[in-house]
Formats: sequence, structure tokens, C-alpha cells
Amino acid sequence: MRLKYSLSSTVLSVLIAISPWSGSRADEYGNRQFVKKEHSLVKPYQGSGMSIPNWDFTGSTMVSSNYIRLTADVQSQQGSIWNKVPVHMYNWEVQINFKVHGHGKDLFGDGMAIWYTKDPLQPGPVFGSKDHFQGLAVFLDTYANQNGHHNHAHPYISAMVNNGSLSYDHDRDGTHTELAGCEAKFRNSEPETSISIRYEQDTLVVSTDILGKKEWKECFRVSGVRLPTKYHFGISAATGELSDNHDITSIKVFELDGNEYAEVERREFITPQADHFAPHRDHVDDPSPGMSGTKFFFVMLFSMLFLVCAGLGGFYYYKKHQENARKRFY
Ligand SMILES: *[C@@H]1O[C@H](CO)[C@@H](O)[C@H](O)[C@H]1NC(C)=O
Ligand SMILES: [Ca+2]
Repeated sequence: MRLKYSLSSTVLSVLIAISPWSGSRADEYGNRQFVKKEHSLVKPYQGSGMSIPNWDFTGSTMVSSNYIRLTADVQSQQGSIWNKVPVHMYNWEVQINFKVHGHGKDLFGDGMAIWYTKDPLQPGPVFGSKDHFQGLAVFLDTYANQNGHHNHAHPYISAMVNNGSLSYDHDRDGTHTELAGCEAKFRNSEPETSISIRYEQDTLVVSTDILGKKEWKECFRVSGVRLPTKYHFGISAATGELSDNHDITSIKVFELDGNEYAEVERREFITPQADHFAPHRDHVDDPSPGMSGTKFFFVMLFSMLFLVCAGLGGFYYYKKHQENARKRFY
């Protein structure tokens, strides 16, 4: 009886595991989760030419058979991919396989952002997407704009929740608006790198697998995060003066337990909000940066012009004065 039961349950789970159309299957990490095909993007990326069902692309994004390249290792590129289907669940997990790589040894950038937002498809300054966004962003920031001012190194992963009022401050690597963050050496990692963003019962957990061990390592965990339903998943990346290839291999979205209909409906109308920000640090102004060459040139030019004018004026005044003095004499 017992044997029979375990046999049939084994047969059942094998059937579930091998059936490509069953929603519930183990993810690569051995967790049984319910995959949402309409939000996921896996090889082969079927579609005619550049179009893939349920997904939009912007900017420099290129689709090849093995990866989706948001930016190439070329300066000043911006690219993004956006899921067209709004999310009707409030407990979910997204797992992304990605690769950030390039020729730069010490200088590379800028990084990428994973979005759950109301504002898809709007190119902008935050790793290729809109600032003052509404929703959640997880930044994978490779370049330390404010080097030496952080108590962390880069590459750095951090999360930000925004109701549209906050601006992501690139110059400070977003450290004044982050909920939490961790270092992760995902760049030029030889094994495939993965990130998991798990949002369950108002708790956000970000984990990474950058050693290809098929084992999640928790990056950070933040409770008291409230996100509405009906937002969109997306990923964007940007290069500036510095560059890197930002490639996505797969996006898998899983439905987690607890998505009761009433709660999902109620969730639609809340605004994104986070109870806990990273401990506040004083907003220390940067020491004024050294003058650039051009600025120095103009400052010198204007100082010299000023001196010449002042000199001429002085000389003219002196002459006039002398003339007047002479006139008075005669
Ligand atoms: C938006 O967020 C800011 C900063 O967290 C907060 O001060 C403001 O009250 C929020 N606005 C709304 C409409 O929730
Ligand atoms: Ca940065």
C-alpha cells in the first residue's frame, strides 16, 4: 500500500516534471513553483524577426538565438525589454539569468535595472529607463560613480521603491534612496549568473547565484514593501562613457501561494510604499571636483581679458588724470 502510493506519486511527479505544459514544476533550484508563461521569456525566443509574443523592446536591444543583448560593449547605448502583460498577483518571484561582460579591465559600466513598474517603455536616465518611476527597481550597478564615498564596493545590487516623487541619484549611486543593498561580483563571471527577486506577503527578498552553484545566496531582505498589482516587469541597461555587454538569457516568473482574488483586486489601487529605508546617512556634499580642462581654459581666458580691460581702463584714467593735471598747471 505504502509502496504503491509512493510509486504512483513518483510517477505523478515525473509526469508533472516532464510535461512542458504543466504550470507547476521545479525551478532550477529544486523549488516547486508555478511558472507564469505570459510573464516569462525563455529559449528559444520564438517570434518573427525582432518580435517576441508578450514582449516589447526599445533602443539598442538585439535578440540572438542565445541571449537578448540590451546594450553592446559600446558607449552611449540604452536598451530595454518589457513584458506587455500586467501582473495579476501580489506574491511572485522572478528569476533572471544574465551576463554582464566586456573588455574593460578597470573601467566599465553603467549597469542594469530590473523593474516592476507602472511606467514601462519610457526611456530615461535610470539605467536606460524613466526617473520618478512608480514601483520597484532593483539596480545592478557596475560602476561606482561616487568612488570612495560608500561603505560598499561595486558591482552593487540595491532596491528602490518609488511613488513617483523620488529621483534616482546616479552621482551617488542611489545610496540615499535605497531600501537595502549588497555587493555581488557578477561582472565577467564565467559561470552563468542569476538573480531572484521574491516578493511575498509584503517582503522583498533579493538573492543571487553568481558562482553557478544552483544555490541562492541572500543579498538582502526588506519587509513592509507595498506594491500594487497590474504593473509590468521589465529590464533595462545603459552604457555611457563606459560600456559593457548587458545580456539576458532567461526571465522566469513564478506565482507564489496566497494570491486570493479579493486581495489581488484590492491591491490594484495602493501606491508603492516602503516602511524601511536603509539607515539614513548624512547627505555629505562631494568635495568640489577638480576643474576640467575646458573650464580651466575659459576661467584663464576671462581672467586675462579682465586684467587687460582693467589695465587699459587704468591706463586711460591715468592719462586723463595727467592731462587734467597738466591743464590745471597751465
Ligand atoms: C511619496 O513618497 C514620498 C517619499 O517617500 C512621501 O513623502 C510622500 O508622502 C508619498 N506620496 C504619496 C502620494 O504617497
Ligand atoms: Ca553607478
